[in-house]
Amino acid sequence: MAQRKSFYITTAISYPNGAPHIGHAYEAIATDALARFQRLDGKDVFFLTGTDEHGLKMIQTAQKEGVETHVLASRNAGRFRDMDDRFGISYDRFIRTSEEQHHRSVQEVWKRMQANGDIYLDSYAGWYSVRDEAYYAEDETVVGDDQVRRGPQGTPVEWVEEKSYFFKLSAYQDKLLKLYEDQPDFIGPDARRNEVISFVKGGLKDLSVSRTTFDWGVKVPGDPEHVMYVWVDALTNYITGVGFPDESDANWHYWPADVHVIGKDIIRFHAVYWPAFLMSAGIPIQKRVYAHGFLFNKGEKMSKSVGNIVDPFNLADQYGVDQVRYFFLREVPFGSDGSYNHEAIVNRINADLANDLGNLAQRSLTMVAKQCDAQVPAHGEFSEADKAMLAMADGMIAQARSAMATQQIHQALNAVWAVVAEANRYFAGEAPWALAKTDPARQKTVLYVTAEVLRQVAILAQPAIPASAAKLLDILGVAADARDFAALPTRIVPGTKLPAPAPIFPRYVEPATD
Ligand code: ME8
Repeated sequence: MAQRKSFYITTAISYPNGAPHIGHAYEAIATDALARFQRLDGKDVFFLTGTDEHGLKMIQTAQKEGVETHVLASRNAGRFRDMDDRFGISYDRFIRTSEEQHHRSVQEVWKRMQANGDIYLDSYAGWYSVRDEAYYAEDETVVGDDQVRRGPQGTPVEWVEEKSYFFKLSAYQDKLLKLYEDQPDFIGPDARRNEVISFVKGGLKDLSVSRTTFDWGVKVPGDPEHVMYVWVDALTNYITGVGFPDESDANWHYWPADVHVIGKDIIRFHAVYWPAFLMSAGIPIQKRVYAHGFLFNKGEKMSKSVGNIVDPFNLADQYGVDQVRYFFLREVPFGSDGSYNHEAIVNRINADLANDLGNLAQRSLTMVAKQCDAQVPAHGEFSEADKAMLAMADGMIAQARSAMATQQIHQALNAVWAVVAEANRYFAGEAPWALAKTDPARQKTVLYVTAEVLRQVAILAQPAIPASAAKLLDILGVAADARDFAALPTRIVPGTKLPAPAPIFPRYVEPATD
């Protein structure tokens, strides 16, 4: 058998300085949908996620809470993992940057960058944002009405002056610009690509890559007074996750990653610093970085002070896991910012899932159960309407493949739900309930076509709503080994015994208030 093509996909690793919020869940869900899609499409997928446990932000939060930093990290890393498990995130490895292997990995990258002549000792004097864990040039900061100086993301910056190792980022300006030119799909979406190119064209300064005022982090090889800058450490997780520094590891063949999925606020680290570090260390660079947008609660930025941070566990309890997954993936064009509120979520659940897909499955399969001996009916000759319906369903996979290749998850779902909408029109137009008496053979053909369309829809809906799609495939009598994309052209088999059609997508009903 030919070797399967590999596909390596990652999320950002989150700071476990607090509990996961809906932004974290969103990134995990979207990356999971992309990973599941490629798996169903026959690829050998490796999906990495995890937690970024070093840095000043972690130290300061731990101090505020009166706990040791490693205790805070372990407690919250567990909650991130629980969130992934709650949302059915199909990761292959959950990495924690406090792992011993990761320390060795980062030190090896450092040694290679040093051997390449890109690391030197000097002293740093400049602005640092603890919240972004980022250094900013003076002209990137502004002093607001509140007299607080802030960086480009709006977070406060503080003056830092200390002895530090530097990475010769300035030496990589031309190489990076060439990379963006030679590989136009290295950064997506386009708006982010343009932003990165203009940042790099503006000139790159050498980067401070160590600190001496704390010791929570990865020690600089040969100079343990220094702890590495958290982003050198964090970005390296993507290679640690597949075995580095052991290049004989069974998973190392997955590198370079096919896509790093991240939020738009950390594009600079992934599209500028990371490829520069890799070039310096002589390691192949990732193929692509894709930045999604930010989620806003009723249009407002989530913040602890506004008190509108939404707990993803509560959303899952209130609406259901697949319902939440579907809502965010369908509602928010992947790459753009998105707003969410209760009404919008309920509307999607009730319209798209309960009515359009759920009711169609219920009505058609109940008819099959009652009037076709509970087995997939045999079809007669197909009418023009049947052929058009089947052709539209057959066309979904090509649309979904091309959308998913550029992370346009919403477009893949649009293609699937366009077929669901058409199937509803087809079903209403053919009125198979009326055909039971007048033309039973024709009724069987209509029910066959409907079942076949539902089968393809369910197969293609799996990346977004895995548990519900599995239930739908169960009631369509589709065998467990016939649920991947290779099975799409096979057609549902007449005579297959079907179980009773249990309802799959409950309507959302407002809880009683008294
Ligand atoms: O940035 N909407 O960690 P993090 C959508 N440790 N996405 C959001 C979001 C929101 N409201 N808020 C955050 C870090 N995110 C680093 C990453 S990777 C080597 C190191 C996204 O916990 C954010 O853009 O602050 C990022 O991709 C991820 O959640 C983790 O954010």
